[in-house]
Amino acid sequence: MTAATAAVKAALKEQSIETPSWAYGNSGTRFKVFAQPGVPRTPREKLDDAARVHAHTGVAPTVALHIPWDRVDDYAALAGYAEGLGLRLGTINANVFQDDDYRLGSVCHPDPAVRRKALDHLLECVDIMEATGSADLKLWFADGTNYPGQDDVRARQDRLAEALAEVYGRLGDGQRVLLEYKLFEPSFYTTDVPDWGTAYAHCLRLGEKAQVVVDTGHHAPGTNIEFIVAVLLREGKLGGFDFNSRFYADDDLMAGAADPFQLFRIMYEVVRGGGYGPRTAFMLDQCHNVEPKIPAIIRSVLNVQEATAKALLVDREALAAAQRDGDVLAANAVLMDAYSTDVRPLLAEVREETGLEPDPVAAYHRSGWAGRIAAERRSGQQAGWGA
Ligand code: LRH
Ligand code: MN
Ligand code: MN
Repeated sequence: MTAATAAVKAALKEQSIETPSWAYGNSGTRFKVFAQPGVPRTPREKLDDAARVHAHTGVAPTVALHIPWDRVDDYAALAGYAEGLGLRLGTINANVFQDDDYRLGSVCHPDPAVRRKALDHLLECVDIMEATGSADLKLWFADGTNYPGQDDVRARQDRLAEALAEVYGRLGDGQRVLLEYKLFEPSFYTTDVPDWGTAYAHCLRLGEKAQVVVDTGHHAPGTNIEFIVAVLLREGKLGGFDFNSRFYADDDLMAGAADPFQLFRIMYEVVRGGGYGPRTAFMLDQCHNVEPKIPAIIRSVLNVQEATAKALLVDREALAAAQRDGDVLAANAVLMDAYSTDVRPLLAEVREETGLEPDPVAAYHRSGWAGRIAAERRSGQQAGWGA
């Protein structure tokens, strides 16, 4: 084994990909939610499933919560339960989009009483972080307008800034607020945080503990996401990712399914820009509407892992030399060589060296977990969006 391969393997063993609690529950489109057998009914059962993903992949030790979807009486006890499974609770995702009061927005709403209610929820999420030991609060706002003239676009920015400042003021040492942008949906004319520039501007004003989250499904088609990643990293403002893939809009399909090359290009900029490490939150944010959920999450983790392995394999010296020489084709060939490498044998070795089965999907199917949860989780209400 060369020194370069050993370094790549060591880096891969350090990887940490956070899975979202909501991916284990039922989900669908606005047309239909297809319930699946064995889907968790409680946050604890979601953690049980997440533990299977970590047991087979070895790189998914944390789980993101969404409040109130994962509301419990005792968050410290939930954190203890996670710990017993070899997991930790990760990012706390606030939810200020599923209440009748939020028809015209949450923290940007024209009515101060609604803004206060939304803000109180965000502050409650900071309290939850204390109990769970989570470092990051992720904020995504569905706020926006549908029609020109509906509200004062600038005033809405002021209201947003005010709310963010109050949340920021509550953060403790080692805690961050991660601001997520999204081009459109559910609002169709203006969105209050539509792009990385708006998110960046707010985070810059807030200070060091505020960073931007890049959800890979939240851009206009054709957007060069890796460029955004490079710029944010350069400015010290890349907080993390919500990985998923898309063909059209915010499809929330498995990461790396629609465009594995894009995922590689993103991970290359992460590695190149010094963003490969614990300060960048590598999260999945996806829904498995028609495919079995746990193997789909395992597959997504593997896709991120494969893109990372390829990014780590880029011969950076050869690339820099070709770039210095202005040799466009040679430079491109260096990147494509890494992308074209079949990294599956390397990853199988990494797993075997850490005591895991080489093929996590096959190992999951052999484990009998799917049959067990389908038999055991029969009564009660399955978890899903809004539950
Ligand atoms: C919004 C979003 C955001 C939410 C999640 C459920 O589209 O990406 O991250 O919290 O979906
Ligand atoms: Mn997201
Ligand atoms: Mn989304």
